[in-house]
Amino acid sequence: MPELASIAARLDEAAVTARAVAQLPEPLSLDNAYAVQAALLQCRYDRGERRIGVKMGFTSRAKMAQMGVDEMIWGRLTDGMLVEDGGDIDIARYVHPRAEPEIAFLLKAPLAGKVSMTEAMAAVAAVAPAIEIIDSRYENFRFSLTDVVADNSSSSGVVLGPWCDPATDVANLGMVVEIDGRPALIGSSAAILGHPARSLVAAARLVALRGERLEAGDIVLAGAATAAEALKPGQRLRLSVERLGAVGFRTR
Ligand code: OOG
Ligand code: MG
Repeated sequence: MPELASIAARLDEAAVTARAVAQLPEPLSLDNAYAVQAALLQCRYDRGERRIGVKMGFTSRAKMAQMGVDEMIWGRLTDGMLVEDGGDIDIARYVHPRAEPEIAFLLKAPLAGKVSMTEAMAAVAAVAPAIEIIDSRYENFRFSLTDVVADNSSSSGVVLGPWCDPATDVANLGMVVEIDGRPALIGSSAAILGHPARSLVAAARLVALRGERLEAGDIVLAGAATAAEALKPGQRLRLSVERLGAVGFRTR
């Protein structure tokens, strides 16, 4: 549909120019929202970016409550979103970025459709602490469920920490984000659907609904364990996850 392509083009331009756009005037169906997301990603692929995996959204109560949305969503990650561990980001390149503490899975085998937690974890090559940088392209970071799906679920940046043994029990790990040395976000990986592996199970199911699958080599972000925190220039962020280690970046 030409209208869906023009929504995607508008959201892509908002991301590229770091200028917010109004929420969509007409509510999209969920099917059309994911179609816009696919078209939006095509704009990135056309610029030479490469798909590296997917991110899950609204897998914790804290996130659902913060954004007023109560259904899980997913988005696509590209290599253009990767921020080096210990690196820095220029706040001016984003509209109104926020950071959130996550767990990342690296897959060694494809997953799609209905899989058990055991099957999902058997496909995992490694787990890592990760900070997701989300940035809604909508004004005031306000959106409906379908608006945010169309906007690639606010995907913007990913900072990956050290990859750890996939046998590490990630069910209930303490997670703390320090900003400039002070604890700012405190939670547990159990906040992610009771166990982050459930998010991987959900990701396999949800991508299959759109005719896709999780591939070997994919990174899957399980979703934030706490609410997200707005970023300002000149900050130092560090996420420590019990047993998995730490990851961080600076803003300028
Ligand atoms: C949507 C993305 C949600 C998460 O981890 O729950 C998300 C948003 O809050 O803008 O990434
Ligand atoms: Mg997230």
